[in-house]
Amino acid sequence: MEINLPALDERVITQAIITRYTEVLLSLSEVEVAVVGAGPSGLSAAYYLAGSGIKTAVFERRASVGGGMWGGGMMFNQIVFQEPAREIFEEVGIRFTEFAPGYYVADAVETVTGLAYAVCRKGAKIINLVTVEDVVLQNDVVTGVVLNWTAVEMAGLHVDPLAVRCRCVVDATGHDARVVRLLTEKNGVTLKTPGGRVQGEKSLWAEIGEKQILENTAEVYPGLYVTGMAANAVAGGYRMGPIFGGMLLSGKKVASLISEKLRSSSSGSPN
Ligand code: 48F
Repeated sequence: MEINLPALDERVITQAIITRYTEVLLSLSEVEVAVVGAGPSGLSAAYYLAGSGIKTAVFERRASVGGGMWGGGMMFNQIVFQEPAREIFEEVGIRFTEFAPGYYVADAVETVTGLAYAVCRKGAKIINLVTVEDVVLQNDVVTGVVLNWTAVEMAGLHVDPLAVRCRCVVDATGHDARVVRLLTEKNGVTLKTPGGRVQGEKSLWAEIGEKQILENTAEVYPGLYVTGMAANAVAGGYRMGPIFGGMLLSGKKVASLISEKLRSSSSGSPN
């Protein structure tokens, strides 16, 4: 087989990258929802938010999306989930098998790539290699996120960040609950959750951890929501170990809470 490659101009390649990237970033200077972290809960949240027609951006500090999903459990790259999460896999089109009654298992690489592709196709934008290093806080409401290149953070460079305005921020940063910690540590504010501060996660208890993750998925401060492991870290819930149904369902729940809030605020009813 003979393939004839056309002549190439390096300048055009450079121009295409810079022009298109800048267009995308400019379009995200104001969004309805900024999701921080592209692990299972953040990707699921973005999938359902964008699916409801909500302008959504996901900011991920690493080069790769997927968070803790790639490694399955202890690098055995299989994703286990339970019954209520099955419909998410079916909807997104990720293949799985039933291992035992009520326990399902899917390939981790297919799960991450399938979910990330579905998020993009729903219309959410994922920006990787940027770290959310702060929030915008105005009149006791979180109204945006503050971004810098992850490389700037890693190199310890003194470079000021940029801010993105939004109506809601979702902390999907996992065990660290980074965004909520930033808010409370910098501003000394009290959260709506019991204790008013980040409690830190408890040890492993899969069943209770999974239940708590859904209960703890909530707005924890005006404009700031938590999903995934961040929700249990904030409320002091158990970790659940290598089961991912709760993460995906938590993303779905936070999307539904935010959709309701945005709908009620645009219709003028109190929230
Ligand atoms: O850790 P992560 O996968 O969080 P999750 O969605 O899921 C937890 C599970 O993976 C697993 C578990 C269940 O079995 O307990 O650990 O709650 O994904 C969090 C993502 O957030 C990114 C981080 O790189 C990862 O991809 N992240 C963390 N801090 C920041 C961030 C930040 N400041 N700015 C941007 N992204």
